[in-house]
Amino acid sequence: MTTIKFVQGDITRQTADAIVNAANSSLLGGGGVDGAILRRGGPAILEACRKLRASHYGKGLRTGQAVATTAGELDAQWVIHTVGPVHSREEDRSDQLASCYRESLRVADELGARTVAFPAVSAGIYGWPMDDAARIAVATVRAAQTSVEEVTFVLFDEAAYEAFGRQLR
Ligand code: AR6
Repeated sequence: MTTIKFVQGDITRQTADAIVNAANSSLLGGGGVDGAILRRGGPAILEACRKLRASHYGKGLRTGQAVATTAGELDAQWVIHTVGPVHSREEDRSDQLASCYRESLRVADELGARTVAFPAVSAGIYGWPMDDAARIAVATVRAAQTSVEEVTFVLFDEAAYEAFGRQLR
């Protein structure tokens, strides 16, 4: 059984075995939580991402996939980078968003991570409506077959915290 928690705060201040990053397929950084993780984690994370890019992901990491690096100076062992889908009104990309959570937990299992912190993947720059992002995140983690003991959703603002609260209370 995986315990699911949710807190309001900055994920770069969270303690966990693995911290999930809402990255983009370049793996070379960006704004939002990605920028914050790369800044606070220091240069080792971006360096590891560059190496992964060169060795395995020349065309980039695909949407819905996940890959781990060092967590640098963050209070974690690993950062798991996942690429959320850009929200679309024309096309239902929910499966890709669910895949981000499933694949991140699969990578966490491979690493032996027992505690994992997630942001609200795709719910910022990628435009996913927060209530729907929260619904998919919570349903997917609840249904996941994983050895991870504790998942914490770290929500940046009150609206996100409330949206996850509606799914979890
Ligand atoms: N801690 C926790 N959550 C945060 C933090 C933080 N420090 N900073 C932002 N959030 P976003 P996306 C929240 O835009 O939508 C980047 O440029 C934010 O309020 O970070 O998946 C990447 O490189 C929102 O609720 O990720 C990609 O190009 C949630 O995290 C693109 O943005 C996700 O917002 C990915 O967009």
